[in-house]
Amino acid sequence: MVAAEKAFPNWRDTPAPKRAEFLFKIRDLLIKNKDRLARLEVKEMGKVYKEAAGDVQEAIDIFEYMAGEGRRLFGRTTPSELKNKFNATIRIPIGIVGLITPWNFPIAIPSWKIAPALICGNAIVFKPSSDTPLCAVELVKIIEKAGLPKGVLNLVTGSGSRVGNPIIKHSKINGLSFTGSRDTGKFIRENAGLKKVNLELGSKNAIIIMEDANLQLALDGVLWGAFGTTGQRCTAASRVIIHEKVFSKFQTMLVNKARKLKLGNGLSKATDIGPLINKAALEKSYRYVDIGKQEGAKLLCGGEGVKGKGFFFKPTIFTNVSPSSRLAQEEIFGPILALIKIKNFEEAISVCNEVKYGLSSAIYTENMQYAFRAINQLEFGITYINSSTIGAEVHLPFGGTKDTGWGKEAGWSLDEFSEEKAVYIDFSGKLQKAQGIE
Ligand code: UN1
Repeated sequence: MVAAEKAFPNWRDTPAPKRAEFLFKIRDLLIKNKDRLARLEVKEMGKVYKEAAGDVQEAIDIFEYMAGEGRRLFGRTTPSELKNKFNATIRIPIGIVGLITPWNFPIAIPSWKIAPALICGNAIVFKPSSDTPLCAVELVKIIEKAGLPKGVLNLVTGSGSRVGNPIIKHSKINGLSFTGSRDTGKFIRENAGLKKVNLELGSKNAIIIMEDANLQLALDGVLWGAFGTTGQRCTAASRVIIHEKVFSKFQTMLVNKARKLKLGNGLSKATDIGPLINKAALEKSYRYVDIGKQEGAKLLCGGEGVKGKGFFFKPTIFTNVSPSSRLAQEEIFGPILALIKIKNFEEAISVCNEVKYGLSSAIYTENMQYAFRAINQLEFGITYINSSTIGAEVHLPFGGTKDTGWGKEAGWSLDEFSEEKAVYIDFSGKLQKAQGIE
């Protein structure tokens, strides 16, 4: 804290294009270290190498994008209601911001927050997940190597209760950006006082497959969305809402493929799916299999771990899932998929929307009317047409509706990390009163 406080004024006063030079350097160093970081990530949290490399790429992209903001960071001008008066806005930093990040994208998500926080001129206290401290240390080392002035970025590792709590409650921290569980998000809102808070919480994402969909395309999208990153993305698809005319055909295609996915070491090219992050996650997956069975859903494949082999859990598919059941309502964060049958487009949309979350959604259809109606009617921060629910690009808004949280991450997060301040310049040489006062 003391280091951040000391460093802030100087960083704030550094012109944004100069701040950007550090971001460009960080980008270059990330490119140089991409393979090393991706390997570390596989070892530390288990995702497969090509996805880990994708994670590092997202970090490269956001540093590049935000470095470009150094020469934009636009304010606005607008006419005054009075003569000889000039009105404009500029962006000023919030001050010291606390960044609390998860383990599932241990390089990308911290970067989504650090890059915009830096370009806006904030000082940072960064607490990564206690499941992935090594990735955080390596990322911060790279940022240090780029020459960022001391104290501008401060890494604090440790648990939520010992490190997260004091950050959330600290009176000198003016802004918080958190990605993680809904419960922690709620805790933050209740304990952060009047800080500016950006929350990216859970979701219960769905892929809709209409009767006219290209089923082969949809199959690839469902496998990728449901089982990529072992289902541990907040954008992961955990419901597939399928038109009754193609339901049984698609179900057979899906189960055949899911059974063939290979679990294993993420550094091996043959591996499709790595392990879950930890024991608690494994137990949670088992728990939801029990819940699904108790609720009367039918288990088609998976439903168990791999004996004697760490935290692996087989790709799991339930059918005959009721849209209101816990299996179809609650975020699991594991490779467990619920298939739901619907009769028409209207039902598809209402089933898709009837969850408390709203991050990512997708529809497979060749019908332009379905596609455009879905774009308007799906209550999610992201909608994909004929593509899966995962794989956002950093320069689009990332964030959701309802309990998914508040604000936007990545490329659209300048508003989260700055205040747009109003500036009035009166050059009339006399006291002029706005609001019609003579
Ligand atoms: C997350 O899982 O918390 O678009 C966010 C995607 C990823 C999501 C990361 N970039 O699927």
